[in-house]
Amino acid sequence: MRVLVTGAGGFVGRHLVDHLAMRGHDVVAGTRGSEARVRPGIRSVSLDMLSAEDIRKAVSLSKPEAIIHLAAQSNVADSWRDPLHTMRLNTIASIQLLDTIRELCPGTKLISIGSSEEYGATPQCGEPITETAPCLPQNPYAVSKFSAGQLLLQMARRDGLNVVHVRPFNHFGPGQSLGFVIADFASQIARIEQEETAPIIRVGNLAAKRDFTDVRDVVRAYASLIECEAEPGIFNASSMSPREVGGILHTLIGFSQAPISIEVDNGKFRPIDVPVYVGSSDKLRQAVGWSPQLNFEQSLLETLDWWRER
Ligand code: A2R
Ligand code: GDD
Repeated sequence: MRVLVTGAGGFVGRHLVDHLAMRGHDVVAGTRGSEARVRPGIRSVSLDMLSAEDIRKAVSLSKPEAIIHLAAQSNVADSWRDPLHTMRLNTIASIQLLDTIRELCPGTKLISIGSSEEYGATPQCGEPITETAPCLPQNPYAVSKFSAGQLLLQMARRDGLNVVHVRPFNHFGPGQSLGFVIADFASQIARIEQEETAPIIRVGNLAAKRDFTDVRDVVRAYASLIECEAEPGIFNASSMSPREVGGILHTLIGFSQAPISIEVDNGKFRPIDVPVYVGSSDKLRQAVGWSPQLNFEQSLLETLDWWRER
């Protein structure tokens, strides 16, 4: 299948392009000047999602049968610093993309990547959240993804377009940027081991519980949604196991011989932080036969090793 991936140079994008190419798809990488980060041999198109002209050109040049739309302002903490940019990129540009699909290639399937953050303070908080749970988003990023998902699905129903909106729960793995919890912890441990910094790791809210999946399992879920005839609608992608952030920190520190102490940094706390997210991915599992395959502790170790090698 010919697949356009937006945000192809990002953390998930690079893993997704590798996986789609390995599955034999004809991948076109939409990038904003980060094509060097995508594996060699992959065709790329220049794509700034804030430019309607760029979106139009990228879609008409690549003629995709499916688009997996990853490009976003993906950081919750940054969304508090710039809510306007977060809404423009995550919400408005997604509408622009679907408008372009309607005009140029209405048969193209759009996989829109949302977030578990959309659920926010849902009454199902603390139990595996299903796709039908009410959403009460608690930060600008969450609002931007919820609005995008709702608008895309409404427009798709009105115009007979094919949209699947995925809500991935937290994901991690080799290649993730700083600013996400496991990357933040693993990078600090690697720097301490290399004696580049004092043996103190600075952390935020360790009491939060999140549902983590290795990015390589997450991209398999995205690929399976284009390969199988999944019905339009919303799908969670999750491990269904909540893990305390503090427990993850201790596991990572346990992989190291360095004597590391922990310092809580109030600057790393969020204005509002949902205490626990755990998702039900039964719908996805039944629709496409997906389930996470990788062992969590092994993935943590591989992530730490990736930082050690940098
Ligand atoms: O920074 P770049 O040049 O690699 O591009 C990033 C891209 N991006 C944009 N693409 C087109 N037009 C823009 N104006 C624009 N601004 C940013 O989005 C990058 O390739 C991608 C985001 O990558 P990451 O921040 O590494 O996010 P990640 O973890 O790959 O997340 C993928 C999706 C996002 O929709 C998240 O909200 C969701 O999964 O969790
Ligand atoms: N980033 C970070 N750094 N978070 C920390 C730290 C730290 O040093 N210490 C504790 N935390 C806590 C945060 O307060 C939050 O409760 C939890 O760890 C996870 O934070 P992030 O890794 O930043 O993830 P997120 O849940 O805010 O957002 C990520 O997951 C979403 C899916 O649920 C992002 O990848 C989003 O793009 C994605 O949609």
